[in-house]
Parts: sequence; structure tokens; C-alpha cells
Amino acid sequence: MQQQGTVKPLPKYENCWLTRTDPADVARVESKTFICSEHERDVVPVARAGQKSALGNYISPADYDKAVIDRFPGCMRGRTMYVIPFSMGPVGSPLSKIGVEVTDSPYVVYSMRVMTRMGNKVLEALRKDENFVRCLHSVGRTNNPTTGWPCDPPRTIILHRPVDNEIISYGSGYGGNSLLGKKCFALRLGSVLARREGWLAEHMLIVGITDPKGRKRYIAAAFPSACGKTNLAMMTPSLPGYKVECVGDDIAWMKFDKNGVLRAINPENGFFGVAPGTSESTNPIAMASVFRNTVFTNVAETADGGVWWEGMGAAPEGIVDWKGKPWNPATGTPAAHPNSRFCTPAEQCPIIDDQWESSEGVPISAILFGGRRPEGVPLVVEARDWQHGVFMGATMRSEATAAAEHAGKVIMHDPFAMRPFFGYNFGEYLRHWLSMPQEGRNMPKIFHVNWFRKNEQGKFLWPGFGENSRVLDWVLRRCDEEPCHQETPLGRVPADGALHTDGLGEVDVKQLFSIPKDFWMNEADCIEKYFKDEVGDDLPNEMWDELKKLRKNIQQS
Ligand code: GTP
Ligand code: SPV
Ligand code: MN
Repeated sequence: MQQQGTVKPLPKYENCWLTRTDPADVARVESKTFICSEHERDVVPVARAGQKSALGNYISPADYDKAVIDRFPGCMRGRTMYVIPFSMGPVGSPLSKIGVEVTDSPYVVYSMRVMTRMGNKVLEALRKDENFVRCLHSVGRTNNPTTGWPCDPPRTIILHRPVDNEIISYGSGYGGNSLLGKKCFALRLGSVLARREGWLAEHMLIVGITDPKGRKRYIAAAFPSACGKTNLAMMTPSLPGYKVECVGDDIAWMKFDKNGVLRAINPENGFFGVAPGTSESTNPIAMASVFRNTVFTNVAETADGGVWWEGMGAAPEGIVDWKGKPWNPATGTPAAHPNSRFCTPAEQCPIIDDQWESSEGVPISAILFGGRRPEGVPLVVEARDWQHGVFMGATMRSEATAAAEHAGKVIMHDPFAMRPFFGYNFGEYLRHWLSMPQEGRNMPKIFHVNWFRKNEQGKFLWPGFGENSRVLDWVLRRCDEEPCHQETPLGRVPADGALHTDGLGEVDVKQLFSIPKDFWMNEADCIEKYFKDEVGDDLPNEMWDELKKLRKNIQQS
């Protein structure tokens, strides 16, 4: 890769490398990501007439075949083709699944080596069980392969065919488009397998929290891309006596065991984390993880062979930006791409949980949903019951981020943080979630959190990061059924004084928890429109019931 100009060494660190992608290949491309099935409705909910649902992108079998034939013949010519047997989840765990990816990108091979378990052990497991997901990837054939980053952005396409356990990706080398074990397998195909087999494949971090009494619980949390999963998964708690340990930062596969306990594994083996915003003050654990055996993609380079990104601290002189040009801060353009990433082995994380490779998975006590909501949405709200929690997940919204191609800071619906990752009809997905409570099962409590509320001056009301431990403390006390809550139209929030705020400094707790009536009347209208326009007849009635309750509660408040 070094000879081909794909990576260059970063001599400041141990075995670290820098990659600069083609500037047209820096993020997931949701508009070119498709799921193939016989019927469109298998994939996309029925939308209001004349409306295209944003929940799932359908491609017909004929168009799928044509897309492949149009792109693949000869597309790898002159390059080395690699075959990667990999396991999502610890090799041999009953919750794990195997895939084989064929690719012409050594960057993908290396990244898959970090992000998955790969190699001979997996081949051996494959001999025992021939089931595997077929993954085909090519960076594509361009007329102008002059950079070290071949790709074919105009013809990029990412295809999934669940009935054949097949993923075919062409034209992009960027992580989520090319490391096919991650979003394509562990979430899109994973969600289909999960429904079929009665488990959950979710865009969630998994974290272990030990409280001051020494009791350890695990929490899973779904936040959309670039909304704080890695940070929460590696949090340094500010509350004394708490300890946080990391199981996973992006994806959870969860299944109820025979004792009715929801068990989660992290199907990944590494972190493909957002670089900008990572610093000694925000995420010291990530900082302690990433400066060995790491490939950095699209970060800026310092004169002494190190890396830099926005939010890391003061910028040293002589920075080269992510496009390889000397950086002039006066121009206002960022030195690192906002979606620049580190790819680091999970075992290097100093707080990796001792159960992170457990084959039965860790027991989940609570599930959090959350997003970037600058207005109106309280710091934390507990769902009244499972069905209400499913409604919270279904109605999640968040500001768009740089993780995909969306421009600007529009507030988008992103149910369960899964909008870009559903492998089947979202209405069916909701039914699957609603079917989880069963005789003998211990249902985790569900919460909605929002670290991103702003004041009139546009400043965050909540300090976030390690201070989020104060919210986790309340969540765990609620899991113990401590009566530290009060009812609101949205659900339960901390009773006055119940959220530990000592030592927090100036924080306007009242504003953080305020529930503006006008805002929520409008929110209910937006939810109704979204349900009608984008889910239509596929929406389970339970969701309409919850919306009615929300409306009534707000009106009466
Ligand atoms: P993906 O890898 O894309 O799925 O993202 P992620 O959900 O893991 O997000 P990550 O933790 O990498 O955070 C993304 C950005 O949000 C970074 O710039 C963080 O610094 C910022 N961020 C994370 N947690 C907080 C928080 O509690 N408060 C604030 N203000 N920003 C946060
Ligand atoms: C995300 O976008 O949610 C990511 C990064 O975790 S990627 O693997 O590129 O999808
Ligand atoms: Mn993610």
C-alpha cells in the first residue's frame, strides 16, 4: 500500500498509517445503497401516494443483476484479488456469524483484519458450518487511476440481497461502503437474520458500568452516526465511584437467553471511530487507544509525522490537510475531514471489558435512544413501558452529520438510529420489537437521552462526555426501581434534585428538562406526518396509540 501510495507511515507513533481518500469518497452513500427482494414492500413501507419513503431503498432483482453485470466484468483487472474469511462476533460463539469477502482493495483487507476476526480460525469454523454471507467488493475501474485511492464515485453502488445472503459493493473504498462485515452484514443483512431467528441486530454501543456499591450492569445505546456512541462507550465518568468499561462502540447483536435475560455481543473486533472532537478532555480513553497499530483516514498530518484534527487541541504549525495540501487556518476550511476516522483494534482500549469476547454475551439492563436535538428534547426521559420505549425509538430524530452525504444540519427522522441500515420493512421491524416482551423475559428499561440541547446563544446546555455519567447514574437507579422520578407528558424524568449535579458547575437544569408545549404539539404533528407519509399502512397500531397518548398528555400539560 505504501508503494502504491495508498498509505504513508506516521513516524511519530508506533505502526500508525495515514490514508487520504479521493475527496469524492469520504462517507457512506445512502442514496446508492439498496436492498433487493422480490417485492418492494419487503424492503420499504408503503408510503403516502406520490411519496417515496426514506426508510429503505429498494432495487428489483432484474435491476440488481443489471447493476452487477454493468460494473463487475473486468473491474479488478491488474489488481490483486483477496479472499477474506471473517467472523462477526467471537469465533465459535452461538451468536456469531461468518462471512467471506472478496475484494481488490488492500486497505479493505487491512481494515477487515482490525474490525473483524479473520483468517484460518474462521476457515476452520466454516468447515463445520458452511453457512456464510457472500460479500463481493471492488473499488471499481476508473479511467483515471492516478491517485493511490482508486474508486468510481459516479457508479458507486452498494447492494444487498438478503434471500441469498449476499452483499455486492462497487466503486467505493470508504469504511461503511467497503468493510462489508460492518453496516452491510452486521446491520442490514443482520436485521433480516435477526427477525427470522428471533433476535435483534442494532446500531448500538454496549458499555459496562460499575456503581459505587460495586454492582456492574450493562447498557446498550442507539445514537445515529456521529452522535456519541464511541464517546459513551469509552466514557471517563465524572461521578466518583463509577467505573465504565467498553464492550462495543457501534453494533450490538442481542438475544434473550433461556433465563429470559437479554444478552448482547459486539460483533466487531475494532473501532472505526470519528476522529474530530476526540481529545484528552472529551475522550482520553480513545486517545490512549489510537496511537498504535492504527490507520487514520482523512485526518490532517503534522510536520513531525503525527496527526491532527479539529477539537484535538491547539493546532501546531505546518499542518497538511486531509487533501494533502498545506493548511491555512485563515481560510476556515477544516484540516481534517469532518468524517475522518481511526481504525484501531478493540483490545488496545485500556478499559475494554473483561467480558467483551464472551460467547454468551453480556446481560443488558437498559437501552438508551438518543440523537442531536438542539431544541425542546429533555436530557433524559424514561419510557413508561416497553411499548412506549419502542415509540421513542420509532420517533427518534437527529441533526444530519458528516457520516453520510446529507448536507446541512437538517433534523432528520432516524428511527432506532437505523434509518440507513434497515434490511427490511420498518413496519415489520417495529412489530419485531413489539413482540419482544414474552412470558419469563426480563425486559430492559428504555430511555431517551439528548446531550445536544442548546441555549438561545447556540451553546450546548449540557457539558456531555464524562458528565453523562450523571445520567447513567439515574438510569441505573431507575433500573433498581428507586423512586427518583416524576411523571411528565413525555415519560419519566428525574425528580427534583434526583439527578446528581454536585460539582457540575453552572448548568441550567430547568431549561435542560423543560417541555415546551408549542414545540411538542408541533413535534406530534411531525411524527403524525412522518408515520403517514413514510410508514403508512405498515405502521403497527400500537404506534398510533402511543402518538394519541403523547398528544393528550401534551394538550393537558
Ligand atoms: P459513528 O461511528 O458514526 O457511528 O459515530 P458515534 O455515534 O460513535 O459518535 P462519536 O462518539 O464518534 O461522536 C461523534 C461526535 O460527537 C464527536 O465529535 C464527539 O466529540 C461528539 N460528542 C460525543 N459525545 C458528546 C457529548 O456528550 N456532548 C457533545 N457536545 N458532543 C459529543
Ligand atoms: C456510521 O456511519 O454509523 C459508522 C461509520 O459507524 S461507517 O462504518 O462508515 O458506517
Ligand atoms: Mn456507526
